[in-house]
Amino acid sequence: MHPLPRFYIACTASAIAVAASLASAAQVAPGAEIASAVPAARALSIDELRAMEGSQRFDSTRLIVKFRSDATEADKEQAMRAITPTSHQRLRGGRQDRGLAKVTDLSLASESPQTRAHARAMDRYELVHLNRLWSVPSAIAQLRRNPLVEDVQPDWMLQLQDVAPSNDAAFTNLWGVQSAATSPANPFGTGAAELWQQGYACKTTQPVYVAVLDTGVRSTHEDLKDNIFTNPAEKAGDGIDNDGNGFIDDFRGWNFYSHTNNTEDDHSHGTHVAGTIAARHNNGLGVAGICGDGGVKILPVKVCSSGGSCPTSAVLEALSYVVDLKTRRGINVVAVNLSLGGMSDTANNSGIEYFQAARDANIMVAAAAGNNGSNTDVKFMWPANMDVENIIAVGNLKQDGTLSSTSNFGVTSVDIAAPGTGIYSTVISSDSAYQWKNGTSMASPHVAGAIGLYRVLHPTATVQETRNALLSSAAVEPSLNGKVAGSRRLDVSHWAWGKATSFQAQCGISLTTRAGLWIRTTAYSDSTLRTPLAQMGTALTFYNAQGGLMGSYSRKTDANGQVLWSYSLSQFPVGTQFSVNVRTDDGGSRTYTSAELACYAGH
Ligand SMILES: [Ca+2]
Ligand SMILES: [Ca+2]
Ligand SMILES: [Ca+2]
Repeated sequence: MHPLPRFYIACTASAIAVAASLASAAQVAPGAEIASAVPAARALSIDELRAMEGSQRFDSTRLIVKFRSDATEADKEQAMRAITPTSHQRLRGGRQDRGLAKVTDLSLASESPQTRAHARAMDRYELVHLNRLWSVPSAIAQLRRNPLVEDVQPDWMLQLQDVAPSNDAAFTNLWGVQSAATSPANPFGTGAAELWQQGYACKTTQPVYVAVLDTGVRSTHEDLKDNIFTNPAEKAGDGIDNDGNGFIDDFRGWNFYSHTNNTEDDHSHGTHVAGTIAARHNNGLGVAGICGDGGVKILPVKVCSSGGSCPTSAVLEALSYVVDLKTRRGINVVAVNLSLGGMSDTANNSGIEYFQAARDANIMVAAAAGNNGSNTDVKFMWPANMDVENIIAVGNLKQDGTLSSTSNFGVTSVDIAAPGTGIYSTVISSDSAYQWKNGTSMASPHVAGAIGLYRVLHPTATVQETRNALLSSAAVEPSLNGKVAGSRRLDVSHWAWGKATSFQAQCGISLTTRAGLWIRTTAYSDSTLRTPLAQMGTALTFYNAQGGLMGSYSRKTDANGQVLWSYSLSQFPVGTQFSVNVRTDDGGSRTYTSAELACYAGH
């Protein structure tokens, strides 16, 4: 039993199921709990499609055709002749289809056979622009007769997954990053601010990128401008495709809705999402994203109209663009945020190859679970519920720790809940504008930001490791029983303690004054992962030269925001030699050098 969906996206609902191909889903998704939990897909009849014409549920001028793998280029041309479209092109990255010279592919040799297989799979999809004599249903009817056509569907319009903004004065700004240990506190926030409170800054010498496939991003916003992607291999405004990826002047991402390089936001949804991920932290302005210290940069990819409609074809093409940036252009995209989707009565795995290609490029996907208030173990939300390991379906958590009644739910289909109600972030009305929004659209970017944070901490983590970390570190909320897998809600508050080791270091300090004593560590918990030691430490104790216990620690933050370990002076008489033992989470051990563990006396 669940309440009638309040935000049921009728327009994309049962319709999208046309595209579903459960047979192929079962092949590509071992363990397919989701696929097995929903009824088999049913192709919509032509009459049903005709009944939807003019409803804005799909684009009336386009189709997406998927050919069988054994269809040749000649077969495809032959199939197309039956409907003589004005044009048709592969639904992939745009390299072949915008009148550009085919570029030399610089890195095919280094691609795995699997990556090439996904590229071939994507090449089976064609976006077909109909001539005016053919309606979408009649062209689908015609193409369904061709045995080499595996699937043909309208270009369904997906919807953003935000709901009406709330200006309830009781909302505490940024509860989504708080924890029980922050001030102000919210025990159901993600705890990112707890890391900041411990002195952790989410930054790295090699930023990671989170692609926001949305309405665009206001790149001049005061709290975003420092953390927006710019393509290092593309010169802006010269009319030349400098990096040879098929997109001229894609200096700041690409617009797959209107096929231009203008990724500025004309709606606000995408800018709000971007702020939750990476609004600038500690700049004295506005808000702060989950990773806002520069470690994560936003890659704006516009796939939606100013009215918030997002063609499936634009989403798929954008995914192939992002995968290409990662695999061939060296842009370290670690996550895609998709705060959009469409719900159907039956499973829909159309375009699953694009998500698999992202997975194999080590890119995670945070996706809105949807705002229909529905059980998606029964119904199906695209793309959140597709069974690919890199997709995390995110439900909308309220600040009282319960799931919003508008959020879709399901113990197999919703992976985790994250703050999604009363979320304050950047919007487009000016460069200093902020606003509250609600919805799984706002929950998803908390997860996308957390993925970015995790990959800053663990640059070499795989999709499976990232997924495991995200889900296994989640807090368990009894109120989410029966609604979210594992009753999980996002909790990053301990992440910077990850991979901690136990070690002993000889500081060898002799106190010569009673001015004070601080121990500052420049050591890292792991020589590869570079987690600052200051962020871990479950216990730190001092021993005298005879091994006697001298005391244990408290913390202090210095003027530069660095965490210092501080001690009561009375425990350390002048001339005392001592050693330090830090005991941390996982019971490992490593000896640190004195250079790594810098001990000094001072205020
Ligand atoms: Ca380019
Ligand atoms: Ca250029
Ligand atoms: Ca800020």
